[in-house]
Amino acid sequence: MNNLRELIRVYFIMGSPNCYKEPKAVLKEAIAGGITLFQFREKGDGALSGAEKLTLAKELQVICKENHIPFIVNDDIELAVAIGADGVHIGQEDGPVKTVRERIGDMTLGVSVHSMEEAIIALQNGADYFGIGPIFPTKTKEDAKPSKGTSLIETLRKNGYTIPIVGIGGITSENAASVMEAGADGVSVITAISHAESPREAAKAIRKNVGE
Ligand code: TZP
Ligand code: MG
Repeated sequence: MNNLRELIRVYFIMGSPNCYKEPKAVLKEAIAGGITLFQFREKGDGALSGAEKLTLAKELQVICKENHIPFIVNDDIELAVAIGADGVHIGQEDGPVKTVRERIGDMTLGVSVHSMEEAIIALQNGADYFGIGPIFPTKTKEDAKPSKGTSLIETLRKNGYTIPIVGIGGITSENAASVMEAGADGVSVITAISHAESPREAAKAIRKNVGE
């Protein structure tokens, strides 16, 4: 993906369990508010699977395509390849980065990293960007590690790593600027947008606070 650093600036993540309203409506509103990239993450209580998951993925992908918003799939490499997504995002438990890179060719690959060691391995094996968090406490991910602030982002930048980075976990329009100041290129949010009364206004406020 060209200009990945700019595209991850307002990185919205969502699946049906994260929505009070209809997922398609939430995504359309978020796009209208100025998100720059979308990740489909169908996980947690009541998550869809099989054909239903595939259908929702395709519907959300169409909305992204119409609006020139990159569409990334969380974890499900098979799904990402089947529908021709723009990229895949994986965690440390989703198998070796090298294997995933081999399967997806030149699609964008994001990897969640929690330490310098994980970061170096991910980089050496073909990660295009890092997701780092939880920065702040979050209730959205049940198995989330304790929040650690922005220290790893700062350490990577101090050591000269220039790979694009998004912060994640408990990020809102109020604290988003602090994540950028630490050296991130963007912020990933779920509930700050998906649970907002107006996802459009929430996305707009985040976009404003990370610098347009
Ligand atoms: N990974 C680390 S924290 C998190 C994920 C998927 C959840 C972020 O959700 P929220 O609602 O933006 O805190
Ligand atoms: Mg994962």
